[in-house]
Amino acid sequence: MSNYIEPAKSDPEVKPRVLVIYTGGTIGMMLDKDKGWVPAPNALGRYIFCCPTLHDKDYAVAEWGKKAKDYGSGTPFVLPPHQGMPRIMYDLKEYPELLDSSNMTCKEWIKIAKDIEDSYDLYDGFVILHGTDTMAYTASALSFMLQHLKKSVVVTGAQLSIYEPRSDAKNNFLESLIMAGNFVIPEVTICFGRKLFRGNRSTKMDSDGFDAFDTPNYPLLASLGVKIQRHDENIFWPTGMEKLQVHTVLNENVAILHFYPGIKEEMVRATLQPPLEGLVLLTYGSGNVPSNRQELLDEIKIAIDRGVLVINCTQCSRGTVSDIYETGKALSSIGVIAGEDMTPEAASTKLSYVLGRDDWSLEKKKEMMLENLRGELTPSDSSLFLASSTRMTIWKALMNPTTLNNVVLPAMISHSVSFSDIRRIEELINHGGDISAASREGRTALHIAASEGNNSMVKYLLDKGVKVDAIDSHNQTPLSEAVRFNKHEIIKLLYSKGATLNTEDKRLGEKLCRAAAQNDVRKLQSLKLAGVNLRQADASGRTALHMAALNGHHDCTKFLIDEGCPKDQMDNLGLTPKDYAQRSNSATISLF
Ligand code: ASN
Repeated sequence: MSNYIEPAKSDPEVKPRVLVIYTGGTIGMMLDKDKGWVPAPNALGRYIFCCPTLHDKDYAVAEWGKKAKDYGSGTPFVLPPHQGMPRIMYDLKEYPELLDSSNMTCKEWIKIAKDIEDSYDLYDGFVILHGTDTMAYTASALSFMLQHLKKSVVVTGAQLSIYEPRSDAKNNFLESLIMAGNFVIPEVTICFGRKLFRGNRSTKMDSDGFDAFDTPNYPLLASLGVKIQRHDENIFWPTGMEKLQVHTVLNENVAILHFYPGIKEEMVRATLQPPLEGLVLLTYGSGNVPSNRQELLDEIKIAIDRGVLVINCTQCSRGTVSDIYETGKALSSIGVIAGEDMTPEAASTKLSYVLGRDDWSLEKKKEMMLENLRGELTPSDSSLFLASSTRMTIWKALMNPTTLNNVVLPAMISHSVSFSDIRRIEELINHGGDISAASREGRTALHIAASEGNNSMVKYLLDKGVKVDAIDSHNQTPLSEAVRFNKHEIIKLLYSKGATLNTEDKRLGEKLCRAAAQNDVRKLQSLKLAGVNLRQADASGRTALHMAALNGHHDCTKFLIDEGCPKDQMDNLGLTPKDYAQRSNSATISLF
């Protein structure tokens, strides 16, 4: 099911800003009579400036004055109005060395990722202009490198240069700007031929058609017809509030080995030699290799034992691997990891990313290869996977300010308090989380920390200036929680900051009497530390000392007498604690 989605920002006064990073590719190439098609530096910006469908010069002059009449004045490009959506303003960052994408390596992926990180807060979305040949690799790599992405990163290019009359460039570029500026799609995508694809599911299918890309194992994220339809249910919505984290360490010791009938043992052995650390095996059909070629399996096993991660992906462009055949089981039984329905582009770049995570053990790296990190694979046990529609619901809730402030942030803060995760709490506060916010039951972070006896967290919250006297729906304050669980250090801390129990005196008298009747000296100490007067009587005029004496509790009676509780305070019947001790005929009389 797909539905038309309103532009991300419906206020036409708010102009989304997009950063266009131009890395090279046919999109900006010119024909050199000796070399063939090569990237042409310092030409694209000038071309855009003079192209009315890509830059509205009149609007720019009205907005920024005369200087916007000339190219290179530093004013941004601005798209003409389109279908009632807010106009997009964009800047072009051309790389000093424009590349045919066949010349690109991990180095360029890292540069792009760093540039996105550096300007992440300044722009609403990003467009990467790129050659088509290795576009699917770059989009896949970026998807892993940009963790917790919350903005659209759209990679595009063209099959014919923008300077050619029949080119697809203008359209791909224009639509990518619209997708990046007017829509929130928090993924690395490829926009090509009026379709928006998930980057790490895409592959170049056609070397000369304008419909060059597809995601054979995954539906479209958006269709760009007369109306733009964003397919929400297909988007990999984030479920957390974490800030963008950019991973720029990639392991280059990765290779792809395409099996073919009769492949020589020597070829396989040569590929598997150090420095190889990760290998994508492209196997037949649903992940099969010849099970009657033990020598090949032995070579692979030797590499796995050396610590090489070997991933099984199918040579078919559609479908997944499984071990239903003897020929497939041969691989899983020696420790080859199922690549599920990943493309070779996704599997190889994921390997680079996972192997680059020095904070992960080898075991964790293996686990992560099976995990769906950025929507790149369909786990074989999909029931463990949070459905995209669930992610979408959560994402929408996160984006609703009322739910965010009243439900999500307080819940996340409480959760982080329980796990003493101060870094996360700081992050939530930076995102507008109110550290004194209460749950629907009125419980605050301080209630939780106090009841759990988490001294350092209580200290931290108090230092942050948290509200000390919040009352929950059971009439409990953080101090009464600390008393309930006899957390003496916390009681002292809270009391010193002016926290109260919010309990009327007679009720306090009842609490004291109950504690004394149960010989609960620790509770009496808690109440005392919380500022309660141990002489406080209940509604019948009896004090804790009356109850301790009546029940013959030696320790409790002694504690109360040592605390200076009067032995002769009369209850409503005119009886003193000493009278109670005498009448109960207990040994406590010796204390009076
Ligand atoms: N060779 C070009 C590149 O990948 C192909 C293209 O962009 N259409 O840079």
